[in-house]
Amino acid sequence: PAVGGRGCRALKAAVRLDCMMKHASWRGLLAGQVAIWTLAVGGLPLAAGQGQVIRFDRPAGKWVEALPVGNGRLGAMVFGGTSRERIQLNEDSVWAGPPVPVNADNLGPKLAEIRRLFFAGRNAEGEQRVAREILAPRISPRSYQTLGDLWIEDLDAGGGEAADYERALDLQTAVATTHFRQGGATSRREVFASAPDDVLAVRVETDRPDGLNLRIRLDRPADFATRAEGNDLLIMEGRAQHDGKQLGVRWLAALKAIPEGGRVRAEGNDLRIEQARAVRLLLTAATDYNFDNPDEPLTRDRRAWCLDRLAKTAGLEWAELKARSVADHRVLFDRCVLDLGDTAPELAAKPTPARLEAFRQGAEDPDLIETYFQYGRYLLICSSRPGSLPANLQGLWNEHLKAPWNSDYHININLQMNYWPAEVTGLPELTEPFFRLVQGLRRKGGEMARKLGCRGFAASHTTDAWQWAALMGRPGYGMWPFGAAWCTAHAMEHYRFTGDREFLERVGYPLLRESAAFLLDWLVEDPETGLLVSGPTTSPENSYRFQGRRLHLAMGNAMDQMIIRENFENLLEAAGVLGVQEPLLDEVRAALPRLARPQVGPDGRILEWGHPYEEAEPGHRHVSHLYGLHPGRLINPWDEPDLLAAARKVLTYRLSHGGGHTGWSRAWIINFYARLLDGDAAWDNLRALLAKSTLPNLFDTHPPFQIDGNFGGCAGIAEMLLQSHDRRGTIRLLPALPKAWSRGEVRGLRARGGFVVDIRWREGRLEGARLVSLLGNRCRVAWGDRTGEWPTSRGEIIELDGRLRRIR
Ligand code: FUC
Repeated sequence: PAVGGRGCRALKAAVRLDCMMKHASWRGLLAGQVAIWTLAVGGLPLAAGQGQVIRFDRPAGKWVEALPVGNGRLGAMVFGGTSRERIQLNEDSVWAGPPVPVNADNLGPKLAEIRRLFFAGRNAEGEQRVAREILAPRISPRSYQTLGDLWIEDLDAGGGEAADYERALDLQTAVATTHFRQGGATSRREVFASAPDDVLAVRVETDRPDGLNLRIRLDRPADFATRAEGNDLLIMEGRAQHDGKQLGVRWLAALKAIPEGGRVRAEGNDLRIEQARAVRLLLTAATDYNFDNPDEPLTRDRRAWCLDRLAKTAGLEWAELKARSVADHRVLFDRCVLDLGDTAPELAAKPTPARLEAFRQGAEDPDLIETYFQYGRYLLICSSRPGSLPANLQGLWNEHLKAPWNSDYHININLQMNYWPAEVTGLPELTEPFFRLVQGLRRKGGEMARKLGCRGFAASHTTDAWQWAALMGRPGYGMWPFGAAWCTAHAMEHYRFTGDREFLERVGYPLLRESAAFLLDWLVEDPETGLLVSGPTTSPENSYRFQGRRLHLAMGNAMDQMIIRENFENLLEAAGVLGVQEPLLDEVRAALPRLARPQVGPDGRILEWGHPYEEAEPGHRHVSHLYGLHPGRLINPWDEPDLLAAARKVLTYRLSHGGGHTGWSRAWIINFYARLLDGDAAWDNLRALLAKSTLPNLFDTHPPFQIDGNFGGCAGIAEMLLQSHDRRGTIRLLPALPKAWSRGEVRGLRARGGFVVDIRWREGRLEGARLVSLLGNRCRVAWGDRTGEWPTSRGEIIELDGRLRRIR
């Protein structure tokens, strides 16, 4: 597999330029930005990195050893079996269906009574009434499901041992390869999911004199029928469901086999390939899922749609199909490069699981960290493209009919974390599915808000493809109408990074506004302090001890208060940018100074709940009361330092009680320490993420597999190298550089204000930086105590030396 080397630079630059030209009209890229990208990274030599391949020396024995490919919508896990290959398939809209939870009408008066109970200190009674009177019953299961499996059986394999086996995923090309010798012949397979051609493409090749003798099969654990059509086509179709209930999405997958030499024929419900030198298998799928309104399924002819797609790609030579896919992927992937130094050659030559094991034992492996970083970007490119559904709890990859947590969209941390790396690592357009989902939540989230007696829209701790918003299940997770409000913060951040005013006007402002409308009505005056508080809510999903009981709900929880303040401030900022004036903004201005602020408890920690309750689980995986430190900015060392020390204490306390035990929780902690400017603590937690919460194929594990930690870990690495969240938008170079990363280089990170940033360092000291201004904003840069500030014009390059002096 291709490993980037210095010799490849010219080629890489040429490919990139070529991609830029082909994709100059890419949705989501700002006008003129494409050319500037070329300036920003195209003109520079890329750092050599061996950190871009995940490698195995044997077939996958289990699913978490298989290698993921995806084009946003279609995904596959490649096992690399020798005589029998399994390629597990996904299509992102294969969901078992409604019904979804719905709240009862007219909850406002009940809520008011319950609030009075909490204000009177009758928390247990209040919580019971929430469970009985407010929350809708949970309806389960209603899961994202596997599309099925593609099996490729070698009928001539003869069971002999395979030699020279290698299986690899090249993150830069997004091609998974399997290579081995068996019975004197060499076999080679390539698998990729092409975004431009919207097919999953597989090619099997042999140098065996009498060619390939294969059986090709499509199946699924349940609820499907497969038939062969003509000589070369398999059609598999069905409806996602659970035991004839939760009837959901209707789906159809089509596979076309194209032998090179030899022939293909149908045999029962399978295809047979005979005497072929190679065979290409093209697979696509269509469903009746309607992202714009899941309650009204699409009526398109799924078979015709798939056959049309296959007809369009069947004529392409393999090399061309692959080149188109690779070029498209690299437009995104090559935007950012990380080099943390070289791994010892003996270690670098080992398969990924062995390297992971060595890392666990304390080995230094900078390439592995680079791979982990780039894998986060890779997985986002593969699971979230404009037009696809958002990356779910497993991204796109799921072999179950009933997945853990239904592989849904948890919005009390998990979905948000999936998108943390998007802006800062140069993948802003991949947020489109996220925002489309949040926009979709306005329908049912508006109905829910009305039932609570509020304007605007809100959503609870989780949702799924059916875009429901109900408060449901148990108080400990379900009583939390802040999921959507948190998501609206991403809209403001997207604007800060990209300057995309059209987005802010069309998507961002309406989301912020409708969320603010809800929050204004949701807030209630605390009779004791006269301040505005949220509640009763859970502080996701922790509990406290109260009069001998374990309770979850309280008033004025720190996270709610911080999300509200942030939403209000964001709305005012957005209104300022767009020149909007409307009465709702006056309400927000009036409410802001009355909002209760997070408090510090007697032991110096930020209080999680409005009162100093004792946590029932002091090492809890959520660290919700640090929302303002990360992803928010309400606690930061420069212009909001008040709670900084109290935030650090929260972390130390959590960690000393076993915190960070799930992958995503550990990933969040990396980001927290980066924001506390503590590079060494961030690095300790990054090490722990790889050592304790990473599976053989580098998927994150909760356990079980859950992808958020991959994304949170990737974002955390970026956060250690670059931050730009203070109120002046200062671009801080290497704010949390650990001692362990004494030298390195990163290119193509993005800062708020629209800057592409390259940084080089040696012996822990800045050696130079290069910033490209995409939007022509003022450029304020800091490294340690030094700062510099320059006006810029669009496309201007600012080159700095190690003392932040401008050298160009
Ligand atoms: C949140 C977490 C759980 C899990 C679930 C999918 O609710 O508390 O740990 O990650 O999402």
